[in-house]
Amino acid sequence: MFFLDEAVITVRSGNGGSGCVSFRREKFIPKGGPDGGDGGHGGSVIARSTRKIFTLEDYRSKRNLSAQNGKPGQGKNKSGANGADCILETPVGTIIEVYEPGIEVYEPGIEVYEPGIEVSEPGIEAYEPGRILADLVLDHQEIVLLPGGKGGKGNQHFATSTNRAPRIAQPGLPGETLKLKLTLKLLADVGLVGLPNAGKSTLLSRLTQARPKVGSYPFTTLVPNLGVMTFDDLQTLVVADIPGLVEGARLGRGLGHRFLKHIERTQFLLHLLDATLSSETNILDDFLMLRKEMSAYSTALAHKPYFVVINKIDLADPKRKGIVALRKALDRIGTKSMCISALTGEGIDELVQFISANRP
Ligand SMILES: Nc1nc2c(ncn2[C@@H]2O[C@H](COP(=O)(O)OP(=O)(O)OP(=O)(O)O)[C@@H](O)[C@H]2O)c(=O)[nH]1
Ligand SMILES: [Mg+2]
Repeated sequence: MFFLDEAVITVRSGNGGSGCVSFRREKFIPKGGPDGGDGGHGGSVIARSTRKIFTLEDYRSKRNLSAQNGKPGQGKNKSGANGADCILETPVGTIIEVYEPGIEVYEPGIEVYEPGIEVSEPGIEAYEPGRILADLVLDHQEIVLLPGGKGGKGNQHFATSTNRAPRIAQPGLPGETLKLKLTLKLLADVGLVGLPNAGKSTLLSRLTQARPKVGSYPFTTLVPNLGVMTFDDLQTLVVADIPGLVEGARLGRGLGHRFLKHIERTQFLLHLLDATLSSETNILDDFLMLRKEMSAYSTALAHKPYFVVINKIDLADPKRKGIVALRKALDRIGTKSMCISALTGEGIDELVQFISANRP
């Protein structure tokens, strides 16, 4: 599976259609009044979140997207059609920020303004680089990222007592272009972290219906997996399993680093430790290393509540010196730990109860 969680795209909103200069032509009325219709509004660029997609993969090929221009107004007071909006469908959890501010696309020959008519243009300061325009955390959320240009008014609006046959109409306002950066940060309630091969994916498949790939070698998981836990009261929690973390992850080593952003928005983390891996003395080192990598990555992760799960207890003696020492050290800092076997299911009921009791 390919998993794209960042994309930079260029979008453009539609120009407003121009207002029309036209006069009524009827039998026996040689000089009718003005009847030029208004131009249609340009289409806007709109972000819409959906649970139907889980990655930003669509935007690998769609790098330039435009809304349609509004149609010009016509005689007989007919307004031009509005341009179709450009809808950016994004997975839930997508943050959209300005990458490069907009350039107005004035078409040659279009002059924005007629005396006496208020023209409101979108504030350019809204489009400073880095500014977050949308953080789509719910299904079906819609946010206008870039409004289309307003349609111009037809000459019917400009008749005055002194000028009953105005030959002026308003041009439509131009659309704008904008470079956007889309970043997907998965929205999960619980994050599973640990060294490669610790058993994260095995645990995910124990806790949820998800069936991620499990392998007896490190770096089996290459992209995040999500699963849904359902409790007795039918409430649900989303659990995220990310690729294993290695020492130096904060320096870009391994794969885990690239995916840490996906657990930044979880309610709490389960640190998975492999009871078989560490030598007698120090399973604690693995844990401290993981903590260090996560804290170095972001303060959000450094401060996130966490619990320690010692896995593969079917192959290790829970009374082993290293394990006992680790649990004592964790106790001292008030951190709960438990021993499980994701493979045999030992300790899983207790873990589920524990997660249930700590639900947000
Ligand atoms: N004996 C035993 N083996 C386990 C247990 N949990 C996982 N394993 C095995 O450990 C290996 C790694 O399991 P995974 O679930 O793929 O580990 P992971 O943490 O997801 O690994 P990465 O995706 O590489 O980060 C597999 O061979 C599993 O069968 C356990 O509780 N006991
Ligand atoms: Mg895995």
